[in-house]
Amino acid sequence: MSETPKPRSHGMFSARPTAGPKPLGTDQAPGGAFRVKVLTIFPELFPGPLAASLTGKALAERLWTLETLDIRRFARNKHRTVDDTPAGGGPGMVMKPDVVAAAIDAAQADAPRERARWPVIYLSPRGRPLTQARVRELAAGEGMTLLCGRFEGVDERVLEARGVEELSLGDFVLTGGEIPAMALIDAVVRLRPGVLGNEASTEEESFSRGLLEHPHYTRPQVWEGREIPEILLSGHHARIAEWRRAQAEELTKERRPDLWRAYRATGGDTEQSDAKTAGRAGRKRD
Ligand code: 4HQ
Repeated sequence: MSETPKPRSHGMFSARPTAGPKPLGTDQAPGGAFRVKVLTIFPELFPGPLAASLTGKALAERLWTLETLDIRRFARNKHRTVDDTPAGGGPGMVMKPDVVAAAIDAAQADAPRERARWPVIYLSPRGRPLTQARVRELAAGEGMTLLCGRFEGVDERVLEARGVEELSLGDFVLTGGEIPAMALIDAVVRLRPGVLGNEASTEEESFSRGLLEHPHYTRPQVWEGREIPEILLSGHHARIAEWRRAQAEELTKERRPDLWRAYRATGGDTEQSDAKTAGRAGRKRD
């Protein structure tokens, strides 16, 4: 009953197909793969959608690696209890600090000491909102450990004791942290070298410049009586770029006054939420 819980590797090629107790430092994927560890009571949900399309191909190519640790296996009693009733009363259940801490410690045993290059992240609506700026920082690191909560969440003390960063995907409530974890992994992995076909496409996304994206069109030229805006068929690349910028600005002003204020405050045409690049020459605006 005190066996070392076994992590599961995902992807077509595993360095350790038999997944025995993990020898330290011998499981590095070649050539700087980004390593993701997921702590969850539902490891069977992974890789899930991450096995498809670009992230799936990159996983098969070992551009990134995924290891799930089943939190339940770190429970010490025979029923593998991971939760308990909330102190002070109230509805629901809370994940036990001792069990969650054991899972985090196991995950971090072979991770770099430098937390900035391999943070432990808890997905929660109480977290700081996830931004593309934070996604870029994570993608520049070596890996990340993601804690997926269920029930009412985890005991606050384990978050404090293990220096866990809380990130939120938005102001809504899900049943668990697994779907937010998958979303975060997708956002980070797509920024790793070799994952997207066209490297330029990550830079050209207008959201990276702090604006919502301009509208996109493709053939047919007329669909259900609706035409593609004439400028896009003109071949005037400078005027097309100007039109797209104007569209992006209009849309941002209308839907996201918060982003619009930030864009204007930093002079426009700057990396979103990136103070270092703020203050560059602006351009005409109303
Ligand atoms: N949950 N952004 C509650 C979320 C969430 C979100 C995850 C539900 C954590 C305990 N996570 N569990 N929104 O709603 O990240």
